[in-house]
Amino acid sequence: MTPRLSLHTLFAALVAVSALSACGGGSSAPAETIPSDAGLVVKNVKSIRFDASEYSATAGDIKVAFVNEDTVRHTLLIAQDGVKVPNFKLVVAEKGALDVGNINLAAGSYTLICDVPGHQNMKATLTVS
Ligand SMILES: [Cu+2]
Repeated sequence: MTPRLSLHTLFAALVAVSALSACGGGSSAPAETIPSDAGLVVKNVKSIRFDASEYSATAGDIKVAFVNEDTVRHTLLIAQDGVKVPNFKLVVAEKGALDVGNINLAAGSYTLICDVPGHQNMKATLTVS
């Protein structure tokens, strides 16, 4: 009984320590981790907004960097004529988080969306040309 209990205690302590270190550096400087070849950078800013209402990108393969400078979780989806582009969703869970993904878009007008409940006002236009 006793050894089993201490193993559990040790495990709980390890989990607590790794959770602490994961949070440790999160509060500052996401900027330098944004890939320099990103073709589209979208930031979340206070409160529950994208950092612009209009973005632009070059048609073809686009590397998208999604940065969280807000304090709550956000997602990024891209839609055209109300239809979401399949297999593309970026998620940033907390302040300082960065998610990067690749998407291939033809020239046209798209809408950027965050699908977190209550965030339906997070919309922006993306013009691809
Ligand atoms: Cu959001």
